[in-house]
Amino acid sequence: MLQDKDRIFTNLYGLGEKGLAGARKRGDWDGTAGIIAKGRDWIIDEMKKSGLRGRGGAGFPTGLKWSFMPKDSGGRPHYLVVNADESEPGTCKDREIMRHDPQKLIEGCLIASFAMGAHVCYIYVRGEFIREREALQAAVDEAYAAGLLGKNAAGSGWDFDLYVHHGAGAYICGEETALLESLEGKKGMPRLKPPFPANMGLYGAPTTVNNVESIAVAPTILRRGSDWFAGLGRPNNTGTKIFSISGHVNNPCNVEEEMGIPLRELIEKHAGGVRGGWDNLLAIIPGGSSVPMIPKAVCDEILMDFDSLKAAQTGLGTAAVIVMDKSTDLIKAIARISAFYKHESCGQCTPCREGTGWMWRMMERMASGEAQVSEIDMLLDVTKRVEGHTICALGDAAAWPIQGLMRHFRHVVEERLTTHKGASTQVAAE
Ligand code: L3W
Ligand code: SF4
Repeated sequence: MLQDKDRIFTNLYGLGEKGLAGARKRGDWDGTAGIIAKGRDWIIDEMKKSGLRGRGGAGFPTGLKWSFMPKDSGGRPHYLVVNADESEPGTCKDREIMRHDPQKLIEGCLIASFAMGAHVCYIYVRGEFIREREALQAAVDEAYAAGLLGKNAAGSGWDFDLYVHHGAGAYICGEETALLESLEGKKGMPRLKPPFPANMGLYGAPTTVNNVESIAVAPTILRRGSDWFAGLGRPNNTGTKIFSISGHVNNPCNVEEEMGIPLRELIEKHAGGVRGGWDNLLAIIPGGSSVPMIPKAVCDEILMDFDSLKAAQTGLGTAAVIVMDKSTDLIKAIARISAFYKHESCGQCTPCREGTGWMWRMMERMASGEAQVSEIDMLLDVTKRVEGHTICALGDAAAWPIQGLMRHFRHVVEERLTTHKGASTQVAAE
């Protein structure tokens, strides 16, 4: 369990002194110019050594990503773009950083931008996050007034401007290239990769897109040292992580914990346990709606990190832990997730545009008991034709929850289809 001395987000619940003054007392902006004075190579090297892996879902090594930015771009500007389009169902951690610990993010933007040669950064905030955008903008205004942003930001000698951009409320704009399209004023539709944003990103210029949490932890890593961060968690899964715990627990919450904490400990120590006790647990989605669920037997022992969850054929994703007790209609729950992906597909590639609709309709037939047992394999076949055959990961994200359901609870689906209750449980795809 994480000790208080190792906590990065010391104001996650907004209980401390507000504003820049409060943030400074908690250690933000302490020696920022000194960190920058150590130079780009030192910063990127420290980030690599810390082992930090991206906190937005993919877990790509952050220092390595920063190192992809070209050293010489022939006069093209460089950009840092922060992905604050937090929309993955179950995920609500970046929201809390923007509300209560925004100076960590702002300081991180300056340091990361310097390390990548960017004088401009955009923070793209989810459309529905109105209060969060307001809180973040107020914090940015305060930082400008204090000389922490703008010309010679924080006395570092680096000129740096930070803009908060408000999205219009589309899940797909959390995909990094759709986000860039949207930022450029176009429809939020993912681009083919490669080229990756590091070579051709915003306005065709070298760009790095990072999640809010990835950027917000950077100043603390650089102040306390990569060894400290790398000493937390497990090899290849280092540091701390904010987990969003929701569903059938007694105390849904966001909590910062050490990577690799056992799932059961996470839920019992921080979320007051499963409603009705651990034995009442049916299944958990451990990393936001995109990753496959795992049954209780797996939950009993699993560690919450990238590699452990991957080995269990699921993923850490955004570390949004959705707990489902024995009262849950798992088939209906996955049908609801299918409705979400159908609704959020941008529609530009056929397997996703058509497949999400197919998967949703078939899941509805499964939930209502109207489908034939033979359709289970047909549905799995559809998921395989979508997975890996689309421009962005939304197609995979639509396929994986269904695969997880059938991997662990096929018998439940078969039982429903053989008893054929016939009652319609249709979930509207809004
Ligand atoms: C340069 C290369 N850059 C990879 C960069 C790439 C990106 C990062 C990871 O999806 C996942 C998705 C969701 N040269 C590079 C390179 N990069 N190779 O590394 O890339 P990738 O493609 O592995 O992932 P992604 O497209 O960023 C993210 C999953 O996260 N997810 C979360 C969704 C929602 C949220 C939210 O609401 N906040 O994150 C949950 O599982 O399904 O699989 O930057 O450019 N050779
Ligand atoms: Fe759009 Fe879906 Fe294709 Fe992604 S996979 S680009 S969301 S149609």
